[in-house]
Amino acid sequence: PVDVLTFGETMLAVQLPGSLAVGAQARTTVAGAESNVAIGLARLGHRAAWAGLVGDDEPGRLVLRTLRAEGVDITRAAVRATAPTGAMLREQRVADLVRVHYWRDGSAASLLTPADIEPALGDGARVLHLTGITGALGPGPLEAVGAAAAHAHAHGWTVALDVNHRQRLWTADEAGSALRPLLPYVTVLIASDDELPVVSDAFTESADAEERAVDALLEAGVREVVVKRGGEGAAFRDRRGARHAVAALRVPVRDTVGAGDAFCAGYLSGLLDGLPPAERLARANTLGAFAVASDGDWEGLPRRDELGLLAAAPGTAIR
Ligand code: ADP
Ligand code: KDG
Repeated sequence: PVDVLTFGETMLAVQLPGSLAVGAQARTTVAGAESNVAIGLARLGHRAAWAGLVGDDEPGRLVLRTLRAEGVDITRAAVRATAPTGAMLREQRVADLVRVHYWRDGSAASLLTPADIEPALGDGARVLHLTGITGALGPGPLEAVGAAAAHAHAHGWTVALDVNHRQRLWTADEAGSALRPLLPYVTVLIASDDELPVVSDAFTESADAEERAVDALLEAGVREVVVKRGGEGAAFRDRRGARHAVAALRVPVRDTVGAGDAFCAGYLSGLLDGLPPAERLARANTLGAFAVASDGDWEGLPRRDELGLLAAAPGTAIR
């Protein structure tokens, strides 16, 4: 069995350094929250499998080639000839503002059903990684997420759920109704502080809002809750009452998209290596920092021997 199994939608990603409407030059790559996590884990030497559907088309071939090249196990990925691979376009509209466009309605990934991931579940894994994005793709993918969570829980795997709310795909209410029933299966819930209200009612504008939201998640059955706080780092609480907060690394911000996925890969890597919670957070922050300090969702993520690289003084040339 692999260390981590994940599945979801990976798309052709067209990246523009400027505005589409004036014809900016494109770079083509692939993007998808779940495969970003798989690549981050594979770079650190973990065995990560991605099981998803792509179309029988050039974008689909780019997705599979990229994941294969990154050492992600795609033996359970499949090609669906009846629908296209999804696509997204990312415009760096002005220096600090990115605009994303999706072409994913009716994509191959949106046709995923529980039957498609059964073989991958049968192979086994130590950790199942799920994100809220997959459930937003349609009823079949949402059912697949539920079936996978139930299977993993029943077989004693660690189940990690990253809320990853995408308001372009569904409302917070829809996401909440879909994701809350999964909480009893979830070992590790990962969310940005602003995503907590999606999965927890206890969040209000009061001073201890986050505290109560996390209380509610732990009561709902989650074993540990990890809250991402952007440039401020991240916090951890578990059902046994442990709590930790670890500051983010100070790095120049190049491109924040993908930071959450990188963070998640770092956290799961620490979990697989048996690190205690504060060190898991530190590794998660390190991967998040690599993602924000480099262009692309996953291109700049570190290999294991590069984990200490960001400790170098700014402007260092390694020779
Ligand atoms: P998301 O990308 O899911 O919205 P965040 O913005 O909270 O998530 O970022 C995820 C993680 O990436 C943070 O917890 C932190 O580890 C890292 N990170 C984000 N922004 C910065 C930053 N400006 N400097 C350093 N690390 C960052
Ligand atoms: O987390 C980065 C993702 O936003 C990106 O890779 C594309 O999966 C994606 C999505 O649905 O936004």
